[in-house]
Amino acid sequence: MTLKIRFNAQIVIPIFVNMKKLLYLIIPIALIGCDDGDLIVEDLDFDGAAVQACDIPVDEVISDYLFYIVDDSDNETTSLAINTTNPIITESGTYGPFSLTTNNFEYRKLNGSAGTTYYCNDVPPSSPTTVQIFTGEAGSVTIESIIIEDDNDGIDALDEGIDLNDLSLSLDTDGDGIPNYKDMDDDGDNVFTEDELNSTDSSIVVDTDGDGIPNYLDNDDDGDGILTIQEDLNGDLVPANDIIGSVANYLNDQATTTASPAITEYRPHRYTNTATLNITIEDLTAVSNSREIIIASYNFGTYVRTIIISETPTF
Ligand SMILES: [Ca+2]
Ligand SMILES: [Ca+2]
Ligand SMILES: [Ca+2]
Ligand SMILES: [Ca+2]
Repeated sequence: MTLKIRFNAQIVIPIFVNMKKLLYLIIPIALIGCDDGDLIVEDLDFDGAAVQACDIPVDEVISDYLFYIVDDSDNETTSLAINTTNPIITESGTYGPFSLTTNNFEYRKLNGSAGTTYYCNDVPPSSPTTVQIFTGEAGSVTIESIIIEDDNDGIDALDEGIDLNDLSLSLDTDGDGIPNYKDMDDDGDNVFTEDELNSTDSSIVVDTDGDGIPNYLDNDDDGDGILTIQEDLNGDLVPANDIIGSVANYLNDQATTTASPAITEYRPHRYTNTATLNITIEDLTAVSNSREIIIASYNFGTYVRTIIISETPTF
């Protein structure tokens, strides 16, 4: 038979049970509100609390992940340990199913708040103590990963020639190997894109030499025949601070001195990398002693990690 239990207004979780399992389900529900120290678990719903993870190195591939949620308002936690060599944190895709027979799901009810140091320790903390543990006995974990990289340079990625079907085909104006949507210096002139836009309204095109190419995509901004990157006379990779008169030489077509020796380096670049992992468990069976909860589709939660990638393109 199929039983539907409504845990809250948003979620209806169908539970497939035989009569024996139905009996187990009724016991915990019947005990809600009892003050006998026994089971007080209503459901495993964390109402969208943030999923956290133990240390995931930026530039190292790991195979053991521990995701967890701490809800101190109810003194409860859940955790999910996944062992996989799939690139779940570095490449967009749908990963799994990972079986709970070889990976580990737990729900814990504690006798106090877990705080911020409950997980990710070599030695488990002595307090708070566990009132009850539900352990995942069966289920299939699916991780849907969405990785988004962006230079946050003031131009929307959709206006930077991003190819959403194949990122490797995205526009790369300066040919430095970093496509425009994550290149903070799109024209490779060592003046960052955000510094080549109108400072108060990025929708106002700045085109100093009037050649129809906005400055952030123009590697000779003043059209004097000397590349902007080579108008960096002091060689510090910042053309903006080489000034004769009132404007920088790279914006002054009357200033035509070329750096000597020639500039042969790009400035260091950086962009953000945000990984969003939506984690669900199908056909979750969680067991605590003789009690069992079966959930057809369990939303574990969403883990989000943002890191900054530093990269200096080859000149
Ligand atoms: Ca580029
Ligand atoms: Ca860019
Ligand atoms: Ca430029
Ligand atoms: Ca100039």
